[in-house]
Amino acid sequence: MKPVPAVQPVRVPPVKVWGVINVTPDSFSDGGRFDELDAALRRARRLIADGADILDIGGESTRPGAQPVDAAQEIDRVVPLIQAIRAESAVPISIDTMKPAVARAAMAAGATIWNDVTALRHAPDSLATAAALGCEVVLMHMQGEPGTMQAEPRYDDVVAEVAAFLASRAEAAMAAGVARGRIWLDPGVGFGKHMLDHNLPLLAGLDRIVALGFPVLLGVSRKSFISTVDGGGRPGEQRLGGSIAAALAGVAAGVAAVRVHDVRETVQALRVWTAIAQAGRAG
Ligand code: HH2
Repeated sequence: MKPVPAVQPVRVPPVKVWGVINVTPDSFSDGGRFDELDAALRRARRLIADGADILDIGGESTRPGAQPVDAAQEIDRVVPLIQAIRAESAVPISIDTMKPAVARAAMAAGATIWNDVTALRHAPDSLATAAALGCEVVLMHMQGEPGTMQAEPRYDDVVAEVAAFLASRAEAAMAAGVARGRIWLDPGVGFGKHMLDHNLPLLAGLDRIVALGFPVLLGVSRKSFISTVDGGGRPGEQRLGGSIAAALAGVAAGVAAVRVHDVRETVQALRVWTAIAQAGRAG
């Protein structure tokens, strides 16, 4: 019998892990703001230690019913954190915003990636701003607007429609001057998609999004469809198993990165997944 080859420890998972940091404080008193910054900085340090490749920082919630935030407030939330992280780490930072002014301020503070859930459609100058900044951009699919997107989403063929939208936004970005190599695509799980009728077929058809030829970022971590599949009623912190299962389904389809809240557990899952894949190739 052939000896079983030893599995080498996998140091760098081929799939990048984006760790989520939301800075969306309820309190705007000075004390509240300082506490928020301090807590967010501690979270950033932990995510880096846990193996995050990129930190994705957001100052405005996109959940239906969330309070809209103006650009100045959003800048006030995210820029001090980006500066504080930059002062002690070279980890790449992504800014999760739909506002060009926030993206500009974040890049000036040291971010290098603009993660835009509106795929650079929110403002008339979004495309030109991304091109001028020369940053990487994440173009995400969403049907409708954040506040109302879950009201009545409709698709004939969700995978084909998401793929066509992403291809057209990538074209628009390149026409505006964004370099092809700086574009990421994201199917936007949970954004204007029915819990099971749209999110599950979209995840099952991710290989068709990957086939567009751009790196794909997948955000499934703690999303509501996981609780629905699991019988309902599970709060975000109780969706880790489903989050990892969905992330690995994405990895099997060829996504380049996953956006997650639970970095340590996801990195471990990816290492085991990769080690098994490598052992299979070695055998
Ligand atoms: N999901 C959320 C926010 N930003 N960006 C990308 N590219 N892809 C996603 O799937 C995505 C995203 C929503 O998740 P969460 O951070 O949990 O919620 P909130 O919007 O309240 O910050």
